[in-house]
Amino acid sequence: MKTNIDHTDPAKTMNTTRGNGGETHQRADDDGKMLTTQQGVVISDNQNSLKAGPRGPTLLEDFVLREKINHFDHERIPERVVHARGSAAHGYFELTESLEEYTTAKILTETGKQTPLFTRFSTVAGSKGSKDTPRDVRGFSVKVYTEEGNWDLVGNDMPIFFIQDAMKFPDLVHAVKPEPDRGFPQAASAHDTFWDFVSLSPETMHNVIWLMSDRGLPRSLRMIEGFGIHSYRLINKEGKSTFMRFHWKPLLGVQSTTWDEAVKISGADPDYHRRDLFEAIDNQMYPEWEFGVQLFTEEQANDFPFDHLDSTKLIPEEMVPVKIVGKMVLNRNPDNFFAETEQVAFCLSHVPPGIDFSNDPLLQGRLFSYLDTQLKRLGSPNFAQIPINAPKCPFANNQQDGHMQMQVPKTRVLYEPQSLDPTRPRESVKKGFESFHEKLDDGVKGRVRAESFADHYSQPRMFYRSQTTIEQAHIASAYAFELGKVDAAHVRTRTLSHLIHIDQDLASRVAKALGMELPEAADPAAPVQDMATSAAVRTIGLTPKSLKGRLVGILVAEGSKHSEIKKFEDAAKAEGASVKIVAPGREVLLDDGTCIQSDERITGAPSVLFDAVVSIIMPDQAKKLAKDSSALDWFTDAYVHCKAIAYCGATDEFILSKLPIEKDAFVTPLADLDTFIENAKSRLWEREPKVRDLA
Ligand code: HDD
Repeated sequence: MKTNIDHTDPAKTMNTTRGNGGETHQRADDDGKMLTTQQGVVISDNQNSLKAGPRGPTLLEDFVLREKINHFDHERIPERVVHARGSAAHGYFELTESLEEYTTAKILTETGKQTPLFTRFSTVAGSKGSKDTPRDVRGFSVKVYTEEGNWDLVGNDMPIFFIQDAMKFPDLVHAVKPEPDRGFPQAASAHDTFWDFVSLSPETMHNVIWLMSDRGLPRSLRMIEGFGIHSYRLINKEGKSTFMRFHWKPLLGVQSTTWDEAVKISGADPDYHRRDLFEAIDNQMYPEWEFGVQLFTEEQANDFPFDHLDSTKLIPEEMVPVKIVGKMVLNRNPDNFFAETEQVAFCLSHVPPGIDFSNDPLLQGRLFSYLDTQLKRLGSPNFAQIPINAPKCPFANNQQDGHMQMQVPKTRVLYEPQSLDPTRPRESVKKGFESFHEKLDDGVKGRVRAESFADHYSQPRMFYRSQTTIEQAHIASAYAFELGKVDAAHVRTRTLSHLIHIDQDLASRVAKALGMELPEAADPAAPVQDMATSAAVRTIGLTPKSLKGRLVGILVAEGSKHSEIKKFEDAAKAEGASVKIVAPGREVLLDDGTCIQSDERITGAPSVLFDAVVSIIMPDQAKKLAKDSSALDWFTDAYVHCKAIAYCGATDEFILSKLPIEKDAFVTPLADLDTFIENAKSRLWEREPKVRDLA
């Protein structure tokens, strides 16, 4: 029997043909075409292979089958060696204030113009299929298609890095990735090899304390900051250089989850961040970041109490303020995950004229690594021709051939100098990229580390002392958790010997939680300084008092009051929140006879997925839910994660009263709608010590 799709019905016709040229080529629209092979031969039957008789055997001659399977077999490309798991979106950059005084780069001098860009966020340690919410640094890469060539801003959500010299990068990555003999743990730093490396490399202390802080557990990719980390150079018309560190500041503020929440989210929705970004853009709630720069001269840099060429040092915003000069808006989801998010290739070396590099040894090593890795990952020096990577300005050169060459140069002349073809591209002294004419000291060649890089504790100390009490407790608890997973006692001890320099109290809290004695402090290579604290490095307090970007979950069941549900839904939405209806099933009959579709079943939507929760249920349903662990966890978790809860009488009588939930200021009856809405904008952190034994 032959089963065939009806090709006369366009709704049932699946096609894979591609359009030609420009935007249509990039965003292939296959509607209404016929299914063909790669060579354009129309396929008559896409369900059955070619056989000698109905029961086989299958014939080798079947080129349709062979081509289909062959292409499928080659679908995977090597995942990124780090930052493998990512989520991305299209958007635009707009300059609001010109930096003409500092640079010739048009992207930083022409205000009011929208320049297209593509931004990819990522975790670092986990592989492509790993969860979204491990404790990890987040990558923040932006490819701006400027009219003077692509500018790739490849940063992280933390303003510093683990190491000072690119020479150590493979070691750092091998230490944090799954241990090579056993292949675990996946997407986790809580294991012996990571802490072994860390405790033997005190330069990691600063990034590690950021990782142990709430910054390691972002609530949403829309709520992370981005940092270029290194100092770059801006070069102006006169050839003068000014150092620049760039920043992305999210309009939704910086927000994080608790550790317990992150662990539970990873089970409930491993795609939590990817889904959140996709849904926000799909619902036209476009995430936005301000673009800011810290600008400083060589002379100013000489007065910093640290070396700005050292990537483990941030420049406190109180020392050099962040000047906001532009914005980024993400307003379009990728059409195809592989073609865009996976194939996008960022290289730090992609900068337009007017922007240049500093001598930061980590940056210098990165300038080599990114191009090299794209050649391996994408398999050809022609990766720049892939639509997501191609500049949107004219480009022309004499490079030729190579795997997957998409261009067909029509000339005899692919070399320079030449006198045969006057139409061929020429270099331009006036417009071309020119490196800063830096005067170099006569140095002595050697594998050395600058003395000015030797202080590894002052900035982590500043970071710890800048935190609120609850954030300090989170940091101490995170160290205790991670070191608690380390079996090698000497590694735990050695780590404690460094923490003493950061803060004695931190070290004591971690030691106590681990049941260990405090060891002797490690030998510091340089005196530890007491720097002024900085509010900008906190997490709590950097969130605007708003419901924008937040998600409220409303639990309903059969017979729930429709008018009450609507009241809460409208009030939350009016403040910019999204709302999801959670119920025992996907269809719910309400008190007024309306049957609504819920967004989620309660078993699939634990309260960790929401920022605040509401319960509107009738007594008979409350009695039923009181016997269901997913419903009990719904309330208990919302409570222990310090969230706002609005409850009805039946919820109180049959559920809350049976649980260890205190009626504090954030647990309010339905009648206090306004209080709930205000509470939902933040968390009641004071509740946390009552529900968790923090270090
Ligand atoms: Fe890196 C990817 C960020 C140091 C080598 N890195 C990668 C990505 C981000 C960063 C966000 C993902 C890009 C994407 O979305 O495709 N890396 C950083 C930051 C660093 C840093 C902020 C320090 C300031 N990286 C660093 C060093 C080296 C690399 C020192 C090597 C010497 N990074 C790579 C890489 C990756 C990469 C191997 C893997 C995939 C890729 O490049 O495209 O080349």
